[in-house]
Amino acid sequence: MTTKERVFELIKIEDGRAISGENIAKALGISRAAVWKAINALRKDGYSISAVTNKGYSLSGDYILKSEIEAHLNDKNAFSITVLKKVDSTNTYLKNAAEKGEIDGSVIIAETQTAGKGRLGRHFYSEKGGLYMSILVRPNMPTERSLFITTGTAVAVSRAIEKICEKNVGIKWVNDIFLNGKKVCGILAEGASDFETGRLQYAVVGIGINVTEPKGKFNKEIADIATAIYDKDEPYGIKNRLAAEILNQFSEIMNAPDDKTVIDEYRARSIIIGKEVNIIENGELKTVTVADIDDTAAIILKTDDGNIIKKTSGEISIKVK
Ligand code: BT5
Repeated sequence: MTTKERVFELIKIEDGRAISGENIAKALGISRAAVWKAINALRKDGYSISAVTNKGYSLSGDYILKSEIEAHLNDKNAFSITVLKKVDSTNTYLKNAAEKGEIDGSVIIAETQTAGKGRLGRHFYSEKGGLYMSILVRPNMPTERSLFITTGTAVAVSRAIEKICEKNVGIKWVNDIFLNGKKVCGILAEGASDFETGRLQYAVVGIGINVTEPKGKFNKEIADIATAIYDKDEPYGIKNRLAAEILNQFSEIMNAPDDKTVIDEYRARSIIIGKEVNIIENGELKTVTVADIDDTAAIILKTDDGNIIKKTSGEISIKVK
């Protein structure tokens, strides 16, 4: 371990409480100047370490650490995790790796993304304060079942936010998680299928969660529609616990004996069933009522003139009113 890593370990053990430079120096048998240098290097790496006179150094809650995520995993062998400070897009990164043969269960987590992707070429704002992760899976499933990966992930993320952050969230068909009427998380599943067998070769499922509001507030394009789990000062180490719980729940769902229980939970967590919403189809805006979501995750809508229509996620977008 380098001096920097040893200093970090000591500060981390304090669980958010302060430890003096003198005590760090004594514990590690190094000079105060070496402690100071290590702290600066850690700050350069992006860790937020505050220094309070007469108290010492303390780590604020917003760091992501592979070892801490692993410590909260139910099955440590199920995932191989890489944490990056910054990346263009965790999905793009992992898709490239998948094409080169990367194995099932690889996970990329980043603190920020410079080119976070939403569906249909849309941008996903990925400032510091969020949790941006992608999971590579190689499930042996027919391509037409692949939407199950998005719906299953939405259920997994909802369960994890509720369990770890104790906030009630709901699912907005098809890939958004909402908190208090605003979007707190988006999911993007991408993949490749084998034309000859009609089976999925791999899927990369990306999850972007606004854990704390960005320091400079949300970009004005999303200011009215986005929210974060915490306004400011998230609990210490929460992103690590949340990431681990998402992976735990994801495993459970992917290994579930049937899709029915998952889609039933997806429906139960829906915030739009029975509600009037606006839909955008081929650029045209219409108001309809959501009657149901069927077992294939298609949406059943009731139009103004009483007609019942069924749509898939590729055909329409929904705006909550
Ligand atoms: C999504 O698309 O919401 C999928 C987002 C997936 C992001 C993750 S992060 C890790 C992984 N790596 C990636 O590059 N992507 C995945 P969609 O349903 O198309 O929604 C995009 C729309 O959400 C935008 O057009 C904005 O209106 C809104 N939006 C953008 N950034 C947001 C944010 N941080 N919070 C809430 N809403 C946002």
